[in-house]
Amino acid sequence: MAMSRRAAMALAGLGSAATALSVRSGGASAQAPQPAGGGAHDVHYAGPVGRVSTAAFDPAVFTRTWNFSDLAPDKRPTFYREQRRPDGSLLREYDLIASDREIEIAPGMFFPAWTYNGQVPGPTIRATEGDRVRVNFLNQGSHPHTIHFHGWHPPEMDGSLPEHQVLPGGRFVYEFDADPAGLHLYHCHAVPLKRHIHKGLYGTFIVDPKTPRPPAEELVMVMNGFDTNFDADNEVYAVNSVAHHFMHEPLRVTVGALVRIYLINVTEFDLLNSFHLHGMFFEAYRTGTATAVAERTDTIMLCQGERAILETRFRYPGRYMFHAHQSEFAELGWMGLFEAVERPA
Ligand SMILES: [Cu+2]
Repeated sequence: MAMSRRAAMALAGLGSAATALSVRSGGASAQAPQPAGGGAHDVHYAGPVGRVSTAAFDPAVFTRTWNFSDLAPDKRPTFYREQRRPDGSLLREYDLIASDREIEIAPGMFFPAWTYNGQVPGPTIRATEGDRVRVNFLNQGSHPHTIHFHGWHPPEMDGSLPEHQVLPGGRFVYEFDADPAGLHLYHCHAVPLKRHIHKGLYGTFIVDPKTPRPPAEELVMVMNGFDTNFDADNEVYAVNSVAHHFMHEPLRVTVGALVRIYLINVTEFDLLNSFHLHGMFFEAYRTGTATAVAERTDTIMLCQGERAILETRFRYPGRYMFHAHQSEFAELGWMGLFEAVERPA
């Protein structure tokens, strides 16, 4: 039986009180109970009841992790190794493993994901322009997969054609120079593409310029969505996979500090996604490849696969909402808070 995604979310305990009411009042006999006082409008709570466990994946830790920097020093070399080359650049070597795994995207709502290294989004890969990137890929999933990187590389490293598919149990080594500087992504390119990407096989690929960007508080944000009933329409939206996570756990930033957001849109099934920040403006560098400011705005719209580097400074301490400016996406999970705090004296 077909069920609208709003109804599905309301039943799952997500969505606003208003949504739940509208579902009830849509029944054959039900009339939504009127609040005392003749229809006074209660304050609606928009968001899930309960919390998603962060034991397996913590969206906040993800924002500040690249090259497996969240792992203990003795565990990190299992997945990431670096080696200085004669020209001073680095060979950065990664181990990425595709596997099937259920992930929790809203309280009690599990999604049968296909993952890189058990997480969605996959681990963030970060190199400096001119470094060599080597990715040892092992497919432990139940379907053929690949890794298709954005950026300059030879065609045989593209992970997109039928002959590039890595069958379950198979391996492939992707190797290329990190080029150009900017904010890129990687994702599976097996067919059907919309299913392989949507299931969770995507990640962030940052290439820093040789002359580094100014020091900043940096955050990786991947805008994604989840089609939980496989009707080619998303029921849950988020930044970094967990609906409303940053409403409960605001992202801490320092008042006055340069804040840099690496923003990627991988949302499937919707043409566009967007990022809107309350109470302030930011500078947007689309794809991060140019240093000239392209836009000074408070809302940026990205197509699937598009990305932008955003820079700003919080003027005042306190909480600032950020969300998709598609209100529906926001209510279905894609909203959060920054908490700007004064630098300790
Ligand atoms: Cu795939």
